[in-house]
Amino acid sequence: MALLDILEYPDPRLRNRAEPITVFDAVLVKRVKDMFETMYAAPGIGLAATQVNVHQRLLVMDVSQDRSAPMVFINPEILERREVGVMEEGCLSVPGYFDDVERAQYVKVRAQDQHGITFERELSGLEAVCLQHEMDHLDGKLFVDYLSLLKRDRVRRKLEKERKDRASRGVSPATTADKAAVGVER
Ligand code: GNR
Ligand code: NI
Repeated sequence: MALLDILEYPDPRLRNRAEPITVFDAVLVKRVKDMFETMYAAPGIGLAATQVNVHQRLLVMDVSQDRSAPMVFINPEILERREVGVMEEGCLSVPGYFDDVERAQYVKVRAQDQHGITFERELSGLEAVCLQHEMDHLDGKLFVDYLSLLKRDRVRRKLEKERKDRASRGVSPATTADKAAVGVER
C-alpha cells in the first residue's frame, strides 16, 4: 500500500487527457488499492488517476459516510444524463475551495472493473455528480473551469501563493495535512 501525491491546480499535468486502459494486470490492481488508500486518507469521496499523475482512464469513488461502498470505474462512458441541478463541489486538487456547479443529477454509466469485466450502473445525487467530476479529470477538466474567469483566477493566485509559502518554509507536499475535507464529515 502507498499514499500517492495529489497534483494541485494550476499544475499543467491536470490538463492531460487520460488514455484508455487495455491491460488488466496486477499493476492495475495495486494502483486501484493505492488510489483508494489515498482517497480515504485525503479524505475525499472520489479520486481520478489524473490527480495522482497517472494518465489512464481509471477512477475510484466512495460516497458512503462509513467508507463502506468502494466503486471502481475503468474506461467509463456516460450512456444517459438527466435532471440537471446544482450541487456544491470541492476538489482535492483545488484544496480549500468550494462552489456550486450545475450537472446532471442522474446518470447511467458503462465501465469496466479492475478485472476488465464490463458493467452498467445507474447513479443519482452525489454519486452522479462525483462520477462526472472524476470523468472530467480524465479529460483534463476541473470544476473551477465551470466558474467565471474572475473566480478561477482568484483561486489560482491563492493556491500559487500557498504553494510558494510552503516551499519557502521547506514543507514537502506529502506532509501538508490541510487537504480539503470535501464531502466528508470529520
Ligand atoms: O472529495 C470530493 N468531494 C466532492 C464533493 C462534491 C462534488 C465532487 C467531489 S469530488 C472530491 C474529490 C476529488 O477531487 N475528486 O476528483
Ligand atoms: Ni477533483
